[in-house]
Amino acid sequence: MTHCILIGCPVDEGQRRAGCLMGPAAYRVAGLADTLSELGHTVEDRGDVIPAEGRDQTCANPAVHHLPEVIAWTEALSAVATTAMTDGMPIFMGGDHSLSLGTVSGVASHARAAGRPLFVIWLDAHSDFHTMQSTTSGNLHGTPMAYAAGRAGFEPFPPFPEPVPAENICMFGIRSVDPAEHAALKETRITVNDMRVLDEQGIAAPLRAFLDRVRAQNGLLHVSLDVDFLDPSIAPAVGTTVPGGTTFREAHLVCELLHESGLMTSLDLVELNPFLDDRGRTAKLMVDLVGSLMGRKVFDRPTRSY
Ligand code: HAR
Ligand code: MN
Ligand code: MN
Ligand code: MN
Repeated sequence: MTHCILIGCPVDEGQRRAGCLMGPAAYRVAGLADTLSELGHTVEDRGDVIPAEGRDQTCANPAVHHLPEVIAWTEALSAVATTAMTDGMPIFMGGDHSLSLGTVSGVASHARAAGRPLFVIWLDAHSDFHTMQSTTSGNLHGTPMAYAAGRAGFEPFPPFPEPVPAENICMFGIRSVDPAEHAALKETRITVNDMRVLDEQGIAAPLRAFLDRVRAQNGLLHVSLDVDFLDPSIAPAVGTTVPGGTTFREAHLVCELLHESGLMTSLDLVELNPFLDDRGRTAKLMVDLVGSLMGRKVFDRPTRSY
């Protein structure tokens, strides 16, 4: 039994397609809290975070937009995340992926205080490895993984508390990487399981290999689930659809294995844009996946099978 803390993060400023701010409401309407309590967990909904007014901050790249607002979100969400980590398992209901600038930094502060290493699983079509200098779209939802990894080039942001070592970062579902991200990723030891890896090896083997390392080091594990990890045919409610994503069963299998590992300590649900949804089906699928992440299964497995 887990104490689940729902935190609404109606962030819309990290990209240009308005609507992600309705995400938290959609998760509530789709029954996220009931799904968790039916699985035997306690649930506390802390409502939506309200950021401070953005201060007048700029950076050298003229493409970057809504920088003051995104910095204000980062500060607010970081503080909320650190507090929630001591109380239970936070589930951050987004909101676009720029919210992870704040959630991962708050979780990293907690990990540092707890003296435990932090690991991150990034379930996404995109690597989100831009700095503020390298982004050409200027959309800051394309940057949070770089911030968490401690890349230089985030000067107007608060310094990342304790950068996540590259060896502790594992991406799955990747199929859209910009040239600057590609060049930067090649210089790191981040594990990038692109769709080709999943096609050839399946998703279970590379996931188990990573989870074994988290367990061996008694790590905290933050999972960041971007709607576009899923194939757009099953999850249309996202501004940045990329064909060739994970199937319904691949996604559930990831979630089931994560549950069986017992290792996940915090979760982002990002990029849901309910304005683009088809009668709530994407919101409902995301809630279903959280069900698998939190223990829903058809049969118990006889032995630890993660
Ligand atoms: N790499 C592209 C950019 O920076 C697209 C980023 C899209 N990111 C998300 N989140 N949708 O993963 O603009
Ligand atoms: Mn705006
Ligand atoms: Mn993303
Ligand atoms: Mn994405």
